[in-house]
Amino acid sequence: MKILIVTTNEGKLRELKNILSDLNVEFLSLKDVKEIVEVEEDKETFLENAIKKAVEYSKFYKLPVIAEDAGLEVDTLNGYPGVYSARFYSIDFGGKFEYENLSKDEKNNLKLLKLMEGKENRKARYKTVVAYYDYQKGIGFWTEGVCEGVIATKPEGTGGFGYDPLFIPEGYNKTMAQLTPEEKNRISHRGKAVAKLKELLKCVL
Ligand code: ITT
Repeated sequence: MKILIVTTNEGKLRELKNILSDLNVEFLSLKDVKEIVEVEEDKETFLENAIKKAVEYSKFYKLPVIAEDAGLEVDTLNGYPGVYSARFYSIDFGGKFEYENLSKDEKNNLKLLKLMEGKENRKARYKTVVAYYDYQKGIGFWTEGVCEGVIATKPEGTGGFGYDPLFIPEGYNKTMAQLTPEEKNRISHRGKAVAKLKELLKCVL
C-alpha cells in the first residue's frame, strides 16, 4: 500500500517517516509526484486546515494521504502565531523587525523573541493535527497531539526545526532543538499525534 505524505516541510516529513517507518507501507512525498497542486491553508484552525489538505490532495492524486497542520500557541500573544506559525514573520502583529539574509525559521524566531522581551508569562504549546483520508475508499480520520512548554529567552540548539531553538518542553531545562530526534518524537505534539494515527492506520491496512 502507498500513502502520500503531503508536507513541504522537510523537518515534518523526517519526523513523520521516522515514527511510521515500521508499518508495511510505502510512503511517498510531494517529491515523488509529477504535478504539484497548491492547497491553501486558509482556515482558522489546525483541524480544518489538516482535513482540507488531506481531502483535496487525496482527490487529486487518487492516493491515500496524510496531511498535517501544526503550530505554536503562545499564551501572552493570545494564541499567536497559531495557524500563522509558518509565516509569522510576515503578518502584521505590531513592531518592525530587520530580517536581512535570514531563513523563514530565523525570521519567525527573531520576531517571537522580540515580542516576548520582558514578558513574565512565557507559557506556550505546540499543537499538531494529523489527518488521513482515502478518497477512493471514503475512509478518513484524524488525531491531535499537544506539547506544553515555555518560550526561552535566547535560542539554543541545532536540532529539530522551526521554533525548536526557543521552545523548552515542560519538565526539561533545555530546548526542543537540544533533544535527540528520538527524544523529540517521544514527547512532541507531532510524535503524540502520529503515534495515535499509527494505531488507527493499522485498522485499515
Ligand atoms: P506544510 O504546510 O507543507 O506541512 P509548513 O511548514 O508550512 O509545512 P505549517 O503550516 O503546519 O507547516 O506550519 C507549521 C509551522 O509551525 C512550521 O513552519 C514551524 O514554524 C512551526 N512548527 C510546527 N511544528 C513544529 C515543531 O515540531 N518544531 C518547531 N516548529 C514547529
